[in-house]
Amino acid sequence: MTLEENLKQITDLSDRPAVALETTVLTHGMPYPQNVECALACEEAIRKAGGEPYTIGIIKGQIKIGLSKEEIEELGKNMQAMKVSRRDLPYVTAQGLNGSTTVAATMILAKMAHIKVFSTGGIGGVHRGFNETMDVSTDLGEFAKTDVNVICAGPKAILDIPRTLEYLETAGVEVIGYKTKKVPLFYTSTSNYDLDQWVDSPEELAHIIHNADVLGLKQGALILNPVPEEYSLDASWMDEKIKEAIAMMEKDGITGKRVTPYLLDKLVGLTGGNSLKTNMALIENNARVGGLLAAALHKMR
Ligand code: PSU
Ligand code: MN
Repeated sequence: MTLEENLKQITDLSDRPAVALETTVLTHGMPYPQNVECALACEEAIRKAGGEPYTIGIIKGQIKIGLSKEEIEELGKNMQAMKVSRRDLPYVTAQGLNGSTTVAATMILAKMAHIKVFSTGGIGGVHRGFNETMDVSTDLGEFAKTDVNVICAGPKAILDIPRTLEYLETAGVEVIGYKTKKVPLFYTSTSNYDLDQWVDSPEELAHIIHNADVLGLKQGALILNPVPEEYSLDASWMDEKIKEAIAMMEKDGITGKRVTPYLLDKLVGLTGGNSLKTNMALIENNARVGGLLAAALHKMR
């Protein structure tokens, strides 16, 4: 099938309560079998909340909006997939490869199916040591370009948080706290960073997204949903572990797209598996809120 034929097959989901899910977290963000377990739990959480899940990925060069359970298991088990961000889309489709999509690439593909809501765990951002490495994730620029609204648990503490927030402000990206006035830091449910925008319900989020559409802004909001309290890890303890992981990374000479997967992997070991438990809990919680939001948007139509 040519890419042109592939794109023609993509259904317009604008009249469905659709929620997109990414696949980089499946292949590069978590170990097997927890990754598959988590991906399927997310789909279930979305359905329970009144939404329809569509896990996005690329199988043998073909873009798929809504992977089957078997495809999710296959990708998660064999991990034979290239981590695909915006710049990799032409390559992976032309070469007929398997690709797992990052936040940026998933937004681009979700938009092709007119999906407005996308739930994930963590986004890429401005990395610590940015002055030296210039490591800024493509994810950050994507919010300003593509009108898909992303629910995450906040910028991960492996990032430079203040610079990530400044970047989002400069790019003109709405950052909205869901039931919080402070920026949650992924593994930790709160922080000292104040938010300018917050809401208490999916209906308020749906109204804001509707208004962005009416204004013709053609950009996505970043919705920050804190990890449930019982899974929140101590910020300063986590910070120590992150510093250790970054030191290992520098010693191993890891750069570019390998940075985030490397750090996530090392943290699982350094925290005795605690970071993985928290990661799974927050992803599922974001999927649930994604389902609620998609249902609220659907009702407004
Ligand atoms: N943060 C996580 N888990 C992940 C990722 C980020 O906690 O799996 C993935 C997402 O797919 C995100 C990508 O889009 O890493 C960012 O990679 P980079 O920093 O190379 O842009
Ligand atoms: Mn990077």
